[in-house]
Amino acid sequence: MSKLSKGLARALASLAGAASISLWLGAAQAQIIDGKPLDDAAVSQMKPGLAVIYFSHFFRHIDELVEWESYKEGKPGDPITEINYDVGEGAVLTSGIKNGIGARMDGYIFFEKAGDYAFAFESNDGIRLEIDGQMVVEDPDVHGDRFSDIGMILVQQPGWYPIRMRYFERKNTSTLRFYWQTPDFEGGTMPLVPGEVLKH
Ligand SMILES: [Ca+2]
Repeated sequence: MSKLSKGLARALASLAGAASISLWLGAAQAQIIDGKPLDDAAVSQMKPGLAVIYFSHFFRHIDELVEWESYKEGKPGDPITEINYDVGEGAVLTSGIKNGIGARMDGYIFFEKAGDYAFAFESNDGIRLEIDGQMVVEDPDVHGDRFSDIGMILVQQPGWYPIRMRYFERKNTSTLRFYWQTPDFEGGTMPLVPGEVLKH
């Protein structure tokens, strides 16, 4: 994505009445999700929210967290359900830790229908989202509260698909909000991704 369109996506995402996002999305490149969704037997075994592993370090970039994971074990935390955190200087996600923490969240996300889905974050600090093994959207470095670009996917078959999210908070305040737009979206602000579509 060019610098100009990146700026445009941010500006649109931050508009309160963001009906204009729909216009923008028509021009964005969707990644095609053409893997097989999870089978029914596996779905019946799943628990609410995303599983999470925490890594204690003052990260500066998501790539650094990925590298850290390759030789550190990390510490599991309570699952992450609705991703709607604006905690100021408080504890990050379910870690109980306020600063210098990275999180890798894994599980499945439910797409009720085939069609176009869009995703965006409000984050402080870095975030990266992968769905079915494909990188969809990221804002991977140290920054204050801001909106990410919008990432789009085209789901060919409804069902549950693997989702992986990496996030870190370096210091001071932290924020993480996860928004989407489903094929039924009728305009307005992008809603939060509801907790019930995330399992592990
Ligand atoms: Ca911060």
